[in-house]
Amino acid sequence: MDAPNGSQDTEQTLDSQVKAFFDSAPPLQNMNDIIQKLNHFIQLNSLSSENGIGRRIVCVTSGGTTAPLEQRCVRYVDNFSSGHRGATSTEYFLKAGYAVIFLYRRGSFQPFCRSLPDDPLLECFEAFEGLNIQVREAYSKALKTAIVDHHAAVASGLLLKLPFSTIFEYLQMLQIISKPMKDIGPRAMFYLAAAVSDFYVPWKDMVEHKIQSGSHILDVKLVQVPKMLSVLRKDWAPLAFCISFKLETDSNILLNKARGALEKYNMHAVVANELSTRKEQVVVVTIDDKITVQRDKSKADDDVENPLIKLLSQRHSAYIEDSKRTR
Ligand code: PAZ
Repeated sequence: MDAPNGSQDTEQTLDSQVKAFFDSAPPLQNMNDIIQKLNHFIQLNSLSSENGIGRRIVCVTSGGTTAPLEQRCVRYVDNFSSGHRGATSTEYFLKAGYAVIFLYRRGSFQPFCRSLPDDPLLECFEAFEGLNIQVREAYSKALKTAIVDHHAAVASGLLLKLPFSTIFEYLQMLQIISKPMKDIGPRAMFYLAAAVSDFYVPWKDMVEHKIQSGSHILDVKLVQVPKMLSVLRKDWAPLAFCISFKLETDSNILLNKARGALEKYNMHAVVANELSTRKEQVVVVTIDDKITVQRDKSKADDDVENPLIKLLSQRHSAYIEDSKRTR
């Protein structure tokens, strides 16, 4: 028998890594509830539309995943991400007419809360004569806008928020979301802004109880998280428009790394950003373009996500049109 060629070999390795990851992951607590909410959300947004073919739906991922070190987790390895990118992008996607599945890290930034202080509950309100609680004048407008806009998006079925903490929850939820998204073909978009763990401790190799601090060296073996972007593109939702992000701290390697990810995972675009300038500028890398997108500095409250989502929404429309022609 011939030896398998390199790419078949790699695929088999990836498939077995993916299987091992999901087989060992602790099952999601509320899986049936999530599936029910998702199916309802996608059905609702597939009926209603301006053009009769259903609304475009984007899954925005946001915040960092944790990789637990203990099953009854006290300590974990975290990934940097405040969730600002995902939350702000969600608002602009809603403005652009999308329905948004917001898959976010518990406790990270939320859509419509940008103008509020860090601790809104304690800072936006003041107490008079003991029990009479009122909104502080300075936050009155921002708070009202946040509550009204958030309520309108959720109540009209345009925003579905699903929280995660661990890499196990995140990848299981992404897979669950992909299933109904696959059925809507090119109308679906994945906008993967979450910072996802590269390494994790498989559940079966993890100690159950809190690691004791007896020795000077913490000896924990982390293994690579399977490259799920390939699986998402190839199997989970092959017709969806897929945008991933690349974060680097060294601007000299950023664009090459983004280009590498574009090709390796067959993304439609990779948004390249550098840690210190990520709120000012990003570069959208596609197969034939590198487009620099900047925040409009002449407007105090403009965000880089404003022109970014406009650009991606246009590209997505062109992709949908293209898919109709080639069908
Ligand atoms: O969440 P945030 O606004 O603080 O930062 C956003 C970001 C830098 C995490 C995001 O733009 C990004 O690049 N995500 C992918 C990170 C990665 O390369 O894995």
